[in-house]
Parts: sequence; structure tokens; C-alpha cells
Amino acid sequence: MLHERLASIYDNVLSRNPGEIEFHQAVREVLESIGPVLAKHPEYAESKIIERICEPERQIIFRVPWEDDRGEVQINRGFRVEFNSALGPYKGGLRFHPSVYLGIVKFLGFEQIFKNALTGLPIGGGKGGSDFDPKGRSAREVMRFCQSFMTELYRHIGEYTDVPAGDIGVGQREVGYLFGQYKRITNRYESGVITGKGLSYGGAQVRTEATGYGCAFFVEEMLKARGTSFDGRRVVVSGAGNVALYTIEKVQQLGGVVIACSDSSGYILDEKGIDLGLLKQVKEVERRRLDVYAERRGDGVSFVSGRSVWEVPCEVAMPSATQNEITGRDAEALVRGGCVAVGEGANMPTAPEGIRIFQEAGVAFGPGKAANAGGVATSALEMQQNASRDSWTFEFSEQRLREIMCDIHARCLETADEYGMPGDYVAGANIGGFKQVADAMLSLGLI
Ligand code: NDP
Ligand code: 2IT
Repeated sequence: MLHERLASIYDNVLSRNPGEIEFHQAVREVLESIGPVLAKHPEYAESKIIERICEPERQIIFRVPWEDDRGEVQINRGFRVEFNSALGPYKGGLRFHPSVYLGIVKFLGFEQIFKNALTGLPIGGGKGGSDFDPKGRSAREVMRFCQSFMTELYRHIGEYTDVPAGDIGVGQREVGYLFGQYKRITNRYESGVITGKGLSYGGAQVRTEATGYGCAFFVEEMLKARGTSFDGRRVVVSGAGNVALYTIEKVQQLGGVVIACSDSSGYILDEKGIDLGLLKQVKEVERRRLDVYAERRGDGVSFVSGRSVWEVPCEVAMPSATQNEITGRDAEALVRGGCVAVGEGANMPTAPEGIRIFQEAGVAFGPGKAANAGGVATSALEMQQNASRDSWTFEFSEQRLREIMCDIHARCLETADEYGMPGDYVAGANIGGFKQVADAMLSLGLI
């Protein structure tokens, strides 16, 4: 239920942004949390802070022409939404996936504002991407696409302006091509213009692992707060990309048994616990589908084609693929199957009905804004290392990440307590992130 003033703001968001359903969903979730904040702080309403936060500072949409390996011209659409720079330069990843349109980029950019605030580091919120589909494309095609994409994007970004990174379909390889083209066009070795770079050209230790490791640390904290741990627990992780692989790695190190993961073709069920070396070989090195894992792993491991991994009962669920992948029905099945904790590695992977079901069942539910903030936090550490022309060790970087995740966890709980909603990480994350951005906006004047 929305407070009256918030309901009218929400209606306005609907009519100003028609058809952008993911953006509507992301806005609604935040508005549902912040009613009590407005009651305590009338100055936010007086300055129309919420209305301002819901309107991106700048939105860029551009043509991306490129030539495929057969010499045929292809045209994609590129986006960068520079949502909010009250706390620092716009910061957020780029997503290359055929489903990308303005509504997805805006939902991701909106979430990013509050997530970045929660890290406590000086970064604003933004997001970008393209409807380019990397599947089945050669490395040369991906390179030509990235070069064309950057040929427009370069004029909008910069170390002090807007700092992209990866997301779905954009990993270290793509970041390399993008940075190479930026450097070529501008004739500047401006390392801090993009994060997620390779270690040989300005990348930071632990950035590759950061989102997954950070999510595992966050869930460990939630379990600890309930007097328990990962030890021996059955864990299901969705996806088999960057976030999923390093979630699995850290969960295994913390004693959990990851029995299933997925990609868009289906899922694998490996009751003995996933063989991460083999999974990385198939997904990271060979870029193949999960049936290849089942085939090579052999006995007792099944590949289930075309079905949702959320039908596998588990004690801890860590959705790490895409938005709205856990429906209300999936959440009910997970609760019935004994799920005690959910950590969102992906952005907005649980539909609103699913969140309600988890929370009513007393499941510890860590929303993406908090649980997956380790990726962008480590990006900010990469910017810090670039600015000081330094590079930190793996151990030191991982320790910093762990501290940041513990701080975010504590801040969510403290904020939820302060506003009379103990244990509600969704309210804690939304209110904590919102207040920080709102206070900065008040101090900066009418921007
Ligand atoms: P990757 O491209 O590395 O991996 C994505 C994985 O999810 C793949 O296994 C992919 O399967 C699967 N997937 C993607 N879209 C769909 C879909 N529509 N239906 C079914 N499966 C799908 O991306 P990341 O691991 O980087 O990102 C995963 C999630 O984590 C996203 O929600 C992203 O926004 C979020 N995130 C990422 C961060 C990062 O640092 N990379 C930081 C914070 C959040 P397939 O290959 O078959 O398409
Ligand atoms: O959703 C996210 O936080 C990311 N894709 C990472 C953003 C970043 O700038 O590292």
C-alpha cells in the first residue's frame, strides 16, 4: 500500500514512462518502503526530492551500426541513462542482451542509485546497454560492435562524469574492447573511465569475483544474525555467468553445498555438489551450454532442459541470472521446500509477490540493492586504485569487500530497526539508500 502522496507520485511515474514495466516495478518497491521516512522528514516532500529522484538527470539513446563477419550491416540501439549524480559520477554497468530497452535500463539505473549509496563510496547511479545479442557472435563481431558502441558513448563518459562497467553480456573481454576504443578516440589513458578491466591494463584484484563473493558474504551475515551458517546447507544458484560462478566459489569455501545452477537453456542438478573447475571450463573458457557440463561430469548428474531451477528444493536460494526469475509460485515452492534465506545476486530477480511470500514466511530476504552491491563497491575501489596509480593485493581487496558487505548488512538491519520493521532488509536497504541520496540532494540545492 502506498501513502497518499506517494500514490500520486507513482501515478505520475506511470503516465510519464508508459510501457516501462520494469522501471515501474523498481520505483514502486522503493516508494512502498519510504512512507515512514517522509513522515519523519517533511523537508524531502517540500523539495520534491522523490519526484526528482524518479526523473533521470539525462538519457542518451543512440544508433550502433556495425558489420558482421559476412559483411552484412547490422544496426542496434545503444542506451546510457545518467540517473543521479548527487553522490559522485554516474556509475553502473552496461548490459548487452536482446531484451534491453529503455524500461530495463531505467530500472537498473534507478536501483543503482540506492545500491551505490549503500556502499558508502562516492558514486552516483547510472546504467546502459544495448539490444545487441552476443550469442553466436564471433569475438571479432563482438569487438566491432563494442568499438561502434564506444564511438558514440565516449563523448558522454569520463572519470569525473560517468563510469560504466559490465553487466549481462558484458565481461572483461567486452570491457577491454570498449576501453581500447575510448583510449584510441580520446588519446588519453584514462583508466578510471571504466571498471572491470583486465589486470594487465588497470583492472583491480577481486573485481571479477566481487559480486558473487559479496553476495555470499551478505548471506553469511544474514545466517549469522539468525545464529546459523552455510555449513552443510543445500544451496541453489541460478545463472552460470559472472555472478553465479563466483557466488558458487565463495559459498563452497564457506561450507555450503551448491547442488544446482542454470543458464537460459535449463539447469543442472548435481547432488554431490557442483564441480566448479569443470563449470568454469564449460562456461567461462569454452562459452558453451550447461548440457556439456552434465555430459562430462557423468553419473548421477542431470541436465533439465527448459525448466526453472527454482523447482529444486534448497535451504538457501541465490538468484544470479536476471529480473523477475522467481515468481510468486516459485517462492511458495521454495518456502515449502525448506528455504531459510534468499540472497539476490541479480538485480530485481524476485517478483513483488515472491518477496511478500518470503517475508511472510520469515525467510531472511536480502534484496539485490544490498546483497549484490559488492560488484559496484569493488568497481569504486578499482577507481580509487586507478586514481592513485596503485594496485592492491587480492587478500587486501577481498578483506575490504568483506568489510563493506558487513557494513551494508549492519546498516540495513539498523535502519529497519529504527523505522520499526526489524529484520526487514528490503525496508532497511531502500530507506538507508534513499536517505543518503536525499540528504545530498538537499545540500546541493535544486539540481
Ligand atoms: P552474465 O552475462 O555473466 O551471466 C548471466 C547468466 O544469467 C547467464 O548464465 C545467462 O544465461 C543467464 N540469463 C541471463 N538472462 C537470462 C534470461 N532472460 N533468462 C534466463 N537466463 C538468463 O551476467 P552477470 O553474471 O554479470 O549478471 C547476472 C545478474 O547479476 C544480472 O541481473 C546483473 O544485472 C546482476 N549483477 C551483475 C553484476 C556484475 O558485476 N556483473 C553486479 C551486480 C548485479 P545465458 O548465457 O544462457 O543467456
Ligand atoms: O548491477 C551492478 O551493480 C553492476 N552491474 C556493476 C556496476 C559497476 O559499475 O560495477
